[in-house]
Amino acid sequence: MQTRTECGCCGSKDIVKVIDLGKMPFANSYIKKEDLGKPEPYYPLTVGFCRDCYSLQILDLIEPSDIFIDYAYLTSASQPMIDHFQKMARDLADRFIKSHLDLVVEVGGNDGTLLEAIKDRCMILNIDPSKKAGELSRAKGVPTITDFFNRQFVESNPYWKGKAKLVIGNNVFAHIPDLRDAVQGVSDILRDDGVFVLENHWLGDLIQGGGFDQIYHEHCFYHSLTSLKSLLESVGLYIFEVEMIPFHGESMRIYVAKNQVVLPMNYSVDELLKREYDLGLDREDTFIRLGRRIKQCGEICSSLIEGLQGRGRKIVGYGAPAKGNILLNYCHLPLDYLTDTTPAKQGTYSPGMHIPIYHPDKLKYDPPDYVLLLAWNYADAIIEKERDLLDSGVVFLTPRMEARAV
Ligand code: DWN
Repeated sequence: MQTRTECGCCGSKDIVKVIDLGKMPFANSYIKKEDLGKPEPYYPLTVGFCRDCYSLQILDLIEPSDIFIDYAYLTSASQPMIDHFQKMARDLADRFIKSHLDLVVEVGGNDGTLLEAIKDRCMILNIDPSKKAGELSRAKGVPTITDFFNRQFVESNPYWKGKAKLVIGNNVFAHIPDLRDAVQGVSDILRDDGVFVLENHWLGDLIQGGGFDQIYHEHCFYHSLTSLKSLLESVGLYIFEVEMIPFHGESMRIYVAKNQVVLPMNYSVDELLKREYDLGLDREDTFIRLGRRIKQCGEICSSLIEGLQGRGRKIVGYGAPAKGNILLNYCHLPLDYLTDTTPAKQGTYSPGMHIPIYHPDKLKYDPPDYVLLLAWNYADAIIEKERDLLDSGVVFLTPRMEARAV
């Protein structure tokens, strides 16, 4: 554990703590039955605001190799995720890939789900540190280098310099502690006419009620376009377009280029920057107030679940996502069990609360009274899939913070 004393985007030392979730276990470190009795590391989980570039970031930095080499998360565990990223791959290839010889590099491509969709259209490469995901990626026919992506990686693999027509990074450029070094690495591998597309949860969604459960150690940054714009421009990249995507609450898909002449900036960039200004994403007090609201929402959630369980109601969690473990530990929710479609999570126990995780079939033979939608970002697909459970009278609860001033 290392405490950040300067901003990971601009290097400023004028960084102030604005949110404190107390001590938490790693959100993606599921416990095997035989390890339940062993000590489990808990770490402070605090968030700081940079008064110079307005970046919001974790202050308690974990060594990435402690999290991402044996990483439980798989893109292919969720069908909505598979559909989303394979459509993204096809859309980006349609727009930016002109030849079979064009190279598409995905940074943090996990198990190859996205690149598999375009492997017959162009050259592809997945760079991801997770051993398990790398094996699954190669099994899909996606060439994969199991390593962390940063400037050092490019220096050690000079062949890739200036070769990529398209670099993609989804939910990964929030996970890299030295973000400046990583985006410099992207600039190094991009062709001069290349495009870098990154998709990430949008900080504005967090402010508007998008769930504080997305604050955890592997999320080093909580991005706004405002803070990312100054970082990217500092390494000679510029944002020419941004799309808002209803995924993980609300995400932004940012289109970045090297050469100002090739792709002129469009109105979407100014539009989002204005939306962020109106939300106060460049002001410290916005996040101080968010910290207070998180505390209030945590208390409300705890008392609701405690009251239901006090009346003998069985409450289970749907999905065992990383974010779910933050909610369960922060609000201290001893649910009866969790279900998850990820085979590697079934039969394990949730970090911290040690709640057993089963295959979703458990809901049929051991039905609950209430289901807490821990994977709330897939609510529509889940409600559709579990229509019978709903019709049988089971009540689904969604843990979303209501946006209100405090
Ligand atoms: O940034 C990250 C996000 C994008 O993904 C990573 N740091 C880690 C991960 O976070 P997460 O674990 O919160 O991601 P998901 O995709 O929201 O996790 C959903 C979980 O729910 C998965 O374990 C699969 C499971 N699931 C399920 O059990 N039944 C999902 C669906 C759709 C279902 O029907």
